[in-house]
Amino acid sequence: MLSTTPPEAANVHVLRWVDSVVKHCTPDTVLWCDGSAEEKAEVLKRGVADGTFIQLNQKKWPGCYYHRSNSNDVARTEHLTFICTPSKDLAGPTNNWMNDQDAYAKLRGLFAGCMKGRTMYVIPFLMGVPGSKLAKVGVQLTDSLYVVANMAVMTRMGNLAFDELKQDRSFTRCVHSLGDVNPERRYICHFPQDNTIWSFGSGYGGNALLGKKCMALRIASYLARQQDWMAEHMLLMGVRSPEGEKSYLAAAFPSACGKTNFAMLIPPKKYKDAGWEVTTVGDDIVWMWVDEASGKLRAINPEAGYFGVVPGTNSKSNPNAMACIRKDTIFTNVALVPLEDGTYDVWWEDGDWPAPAKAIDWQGHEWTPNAPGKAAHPNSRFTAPSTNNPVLDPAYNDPEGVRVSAIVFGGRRSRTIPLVYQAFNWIHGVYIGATIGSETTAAATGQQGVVRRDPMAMLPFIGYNIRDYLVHWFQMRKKMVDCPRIFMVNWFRKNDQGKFVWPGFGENMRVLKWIIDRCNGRAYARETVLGWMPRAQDIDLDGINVSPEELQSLESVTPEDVKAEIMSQEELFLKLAGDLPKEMIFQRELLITRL
Ligand code: GTP
Ligand code: SPV
Ligand code: MN
Repeated sequence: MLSTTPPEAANVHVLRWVDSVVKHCTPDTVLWCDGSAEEKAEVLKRGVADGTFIQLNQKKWPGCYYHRSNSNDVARTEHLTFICTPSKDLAGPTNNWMNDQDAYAKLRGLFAGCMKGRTMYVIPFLMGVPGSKLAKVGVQLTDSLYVVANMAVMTRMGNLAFDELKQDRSFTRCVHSLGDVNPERRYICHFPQDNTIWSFGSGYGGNALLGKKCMALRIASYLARQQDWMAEHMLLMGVRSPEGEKSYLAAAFPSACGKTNFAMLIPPKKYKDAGWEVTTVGDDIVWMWVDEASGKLRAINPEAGYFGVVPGTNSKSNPNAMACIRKDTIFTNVALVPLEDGTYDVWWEDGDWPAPAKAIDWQGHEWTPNAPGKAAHPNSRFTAPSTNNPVLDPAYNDPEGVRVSAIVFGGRRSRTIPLVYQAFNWIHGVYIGATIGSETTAAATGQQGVVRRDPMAMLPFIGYNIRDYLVHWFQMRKKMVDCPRIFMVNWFRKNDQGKFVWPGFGENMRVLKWIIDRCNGRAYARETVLGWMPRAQDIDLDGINVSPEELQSLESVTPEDVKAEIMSQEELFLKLAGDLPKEMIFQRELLITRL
């Protein structure tokens, strides 16, 4: 239960730090969260009372609530996100940088007295499986009930974090205030050297749920580099083949490019009948390390829930996600539908239900099907507990993690990039990941649909200099006895009529099968300029509306395409000029010589 007194398990370092932030932010009340089910009910009740949440029709949506964020605050704001270090070189050419002392000074001003008249919640949480060697404790202080309710789903929240921390002082210090939710005064600041995050002026997703992108990627990637492990923007899935062998695959796709959907893939009937089974370990973040005994890469999912894109989620595209959101889910910025009995339903574009005659859109305005705008924001999200997932992998809770057999990179590309190909080796695979291009989406504010380079889908999430990050990736190979195979996929190639050629979603099983078979020495591939590619007959097309010619077109790349791609990578190479790991230069040269 929410308590005005700290639990016994909170150590002196936590108490002292909380005390200092309380003195600075001057909340009227301080409440400690213990992570219990009763507490969650209490938080939601308070949220309904103060307008943060609207309870949904409990018959259709048991335990589910609705939240509408400020309409200026609906996606991560990368231009307001900073890595704060003594020198700019530590943040590198791809991050926004502020001198750490300047940032502290600026934010101290904003945070001073900012919680007057409000309640500060103290949220202890664990990222990672309890008992795992990579599990990390964080404590978030926030004046947002929405954040409390979401952290309860997304992290292992509560006193277990203090039990894990014991007397240690190494926890991530996360300070968050909604402030006045003004983009002019919005800062998401990371101090990797102090294991500290200060976030002001946003209540949305990756800006405010500080365990997620801020801690489990930006701070964690910085720690990982020093401690020889990896923190990546990846899903993690298990694949059981008809022979009964189980493989795990980690995949990095940029924001809103299909991680959640791929992680929850349901094999088409024919594959299910044959004995293929896909299970989810995680859908957004993976922490990986090399197991000393075997020399192989192992991984855990540090999160406890899914913060997933809602529009487009339906029983056909992602039945498992539909199962995940059936209960105990928070819906943010979808459309709200008032029902006759005074309760509320939710609605979104490309879901299961026809458009309601009337709804309230994500901005709080009345909406009808003829209205020009969308009812649900394209980046509207669900927050659902992992344990709702009908295909949750048993290893989700295993502190030893799972062995990674394949790493898959992907992006959203209407042209050029083939459906699937395999890297020649690790170094080549790292080059492929480092040069991912993807058309930008609604997950971050800014221009949409333009190709930008998004190395390892981590461009907005690397907490230090990208040069050192790429070197770290190359170096990891030397620590492994046997390394995962690396692949590139693209579900988003379009034909001349602007339509997706590949059906995607569950049908991605056909590509997944080729990948798994390649990892286990079963599938054929031909050598091409880009890497190892399946021939048309190596991908099963039986039962889908894709002809062998269309598959061939999906896999075709002309030398002109490759040249144009190399030229458009120049933007990244120039940014890194002088700092490029030599492997990057050599790999590019090798690619050019293959033309
Ligand atoms: P983040 O949570 O932002 O990291 O996104 P994500 O990578 O988990 O993406 P997600 O699975 O939520 O998918 C984002 C969008 O891509 C949704 O609108 C999906 O409908 C669409 N999408 C996902 N998989 C496929 C696919 O195989 N084919 C096509 N055409 N669209 C897809
Ligand atoms: C992403 O943008 O990659 C997300 C959503 O997963 S957020 O938590 O807002 O970062
Ligand atoms: Mn993500």
